Amino acid sequence: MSEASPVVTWEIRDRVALIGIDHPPVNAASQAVRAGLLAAIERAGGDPAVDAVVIFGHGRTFVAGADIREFGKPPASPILFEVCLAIEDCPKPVVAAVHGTALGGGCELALAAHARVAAKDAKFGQPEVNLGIVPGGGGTQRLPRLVGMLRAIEMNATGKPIGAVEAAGLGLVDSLADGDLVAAAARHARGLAGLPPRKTRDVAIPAFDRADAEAAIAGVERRARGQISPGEAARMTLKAADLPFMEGQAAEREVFLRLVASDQAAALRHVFFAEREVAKVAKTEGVAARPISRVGVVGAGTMGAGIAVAFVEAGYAVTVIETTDAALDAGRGRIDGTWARSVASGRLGEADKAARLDGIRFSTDLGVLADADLVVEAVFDDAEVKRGLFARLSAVVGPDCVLATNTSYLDPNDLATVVVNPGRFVGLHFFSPANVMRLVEVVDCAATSPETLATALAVTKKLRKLAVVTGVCEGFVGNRIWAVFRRECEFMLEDGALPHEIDAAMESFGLAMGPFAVFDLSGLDIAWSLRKRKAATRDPNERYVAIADRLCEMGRFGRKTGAGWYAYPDGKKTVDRQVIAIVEEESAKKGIARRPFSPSEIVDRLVAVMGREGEAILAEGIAARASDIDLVFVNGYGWPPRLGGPMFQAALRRG
Ligand code: T1G
Repeated sequence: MSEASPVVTWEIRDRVALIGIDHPPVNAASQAVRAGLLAAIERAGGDPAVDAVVIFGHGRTFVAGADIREFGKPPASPILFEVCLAIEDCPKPVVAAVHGTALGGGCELALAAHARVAAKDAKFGQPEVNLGIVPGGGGTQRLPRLVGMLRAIEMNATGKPIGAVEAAGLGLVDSLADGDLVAAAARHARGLAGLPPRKTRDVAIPAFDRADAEAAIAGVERRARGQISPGEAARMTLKAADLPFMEGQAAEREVFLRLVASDQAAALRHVFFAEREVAKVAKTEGVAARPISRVGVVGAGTMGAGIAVAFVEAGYAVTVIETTDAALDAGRGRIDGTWARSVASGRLGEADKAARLDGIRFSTDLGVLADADLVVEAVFDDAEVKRGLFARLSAVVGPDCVLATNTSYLDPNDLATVVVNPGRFVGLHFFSPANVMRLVEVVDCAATSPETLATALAVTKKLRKLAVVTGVCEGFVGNRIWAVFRRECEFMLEDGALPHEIDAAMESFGLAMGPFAVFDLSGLDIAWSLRKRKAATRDPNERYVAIADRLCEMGRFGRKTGAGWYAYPDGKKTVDRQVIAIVEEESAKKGIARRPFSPSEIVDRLVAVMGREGEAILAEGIAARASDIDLVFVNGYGWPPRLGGPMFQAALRRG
């Protein structure tokens, strides 16, 4: 085998040119890969010793897409669509041998080949929309020619990959290989030698009902919730039926270039790489996690029940502890109810639900946790209660059992003072509902050992959740920033804005729900009890807004009491004149001349305070990266990935 380029290998075996892409870890189609591939294809086309060609990927996968790290930089020749055309125009049959994932540009390279041979567990997909763009290598124009229009619209607009077996059924894969994939592809290629190559671009799109296609596109745009790329990808796919291929490809390129330069695409790339960076934690480099299989969850309230469900669904043996039989029954009921809803929606079978519930050990005896490898507490968020529990747990569990607190606001370093061998103590701050929300703030306490931190990260990964490591401060990362966000919302109320105006501004910015609607959903009483707890030590010179206190004093705790920042007649969120009157009274009490706020000023002001608090968090070492902070808000506070997160947005505004 010779090196056609540093990242593309060349070998001729029985008159078949084997062109291998060798750019670990995922064979991303970087400029060097594209140049090497183009050179190898042109060489094969002119080499009299070559009758046919196979393109394959070295390592664990075919090509997982264009090199995302090149985006945002000037395009570098050859452009992927040019390489695809060269493959398609090769005078000798070119077969793509696909294993692992042929995604994005990888799928497009395979589409441009004259045939595709795949390993049975290979996947094909066009996930570009998840990066805020559309396929840029001809994927919107070739895919419908092989899988049909409706399926192509769905694949290009959702980014969801399909397996090789399904792809074979659709006509995207010509044959499935057992054993040596490259050898199978070479055999297939030999079988095509001497025949005129079947250019995908010349394949007619199978007949389809245009009304169905338009309806599919309307559905895509309805579900896109403000993200531009899905609708654009769907519409560009349909254009394959209206335009000659080269015109369609030119139109696709134009849409790709416009979207790749968009803020949404930059935000989505930011989140893509952020999710890979966040797992790189200096303190745990080279540190092995402890094996965990038996998990105790103490406290079966809303959080504890959700945590128990998450651990059971990840395959752990779970023991749930409560203080009384009644509380235990209530906790069992919450867990049962969670799975009952899954059964009702068809996501879970009755038998599986029963098996899961039967598999949980319920007890009021802390002693049964003697064999636990990890215990997570989710009891009432009171320091005395938690300290007492951890003292008792220290006497019950084994010396190496990891002890984790789910506290939101207490100081875990204070809780650790009662733990025997505090190196095994860590924070696992789940977000409600714990079995649904992806985010877990893994709190690296002063005493937490590297092994315990590594164990917490491994457990969080097995729970299929996103771990963000934080240091210790009040509210850690998310709630600390959320507190200043909430305070700034209330400052703006006193200065002239109204709750529904702030909500409308943040919802048109892209949040699924405005802050005051969220406060009503989560309950005003929780923050109120925190404020009352801190009242004695509050700085009298610090601006304090009493509007929320007045609502709480009226018993307006939000949805659960039928009124909060909004009224909820028959459950429908309604602007309440009584609240507006209170807001205006509070402004008057402070002699504030109320003024109007534009939506952009509301958004800019809130993004700015979040960014400033995030910078303070970074300066204090509470979070390792600005992108970690963004992931907290994307995965725990309803920020859509297409916004990138508060730090990304603050940086965008700084320019
Ligand atoms: N470009 C650059 N780096 C990439 C990459 C890519 N496309 N995909 C992965 N990486 C890096 C990643 O950052 C990480 O780096 C390492 O590879 C392992 O990734 C023209 C324009 C393929 C399913 O969207 O979905 O083609 O942290 O941890 O869990 O139309 O990576 O080790 O330094 O995710 O095994 C379309 C994106 C691009 C696929 C493997 N393709 N990648 O998952 O490993 S746009 C995608 C993935 C495009 C064309 C358009 C996953 C994976 P590091 P990983 P994994």
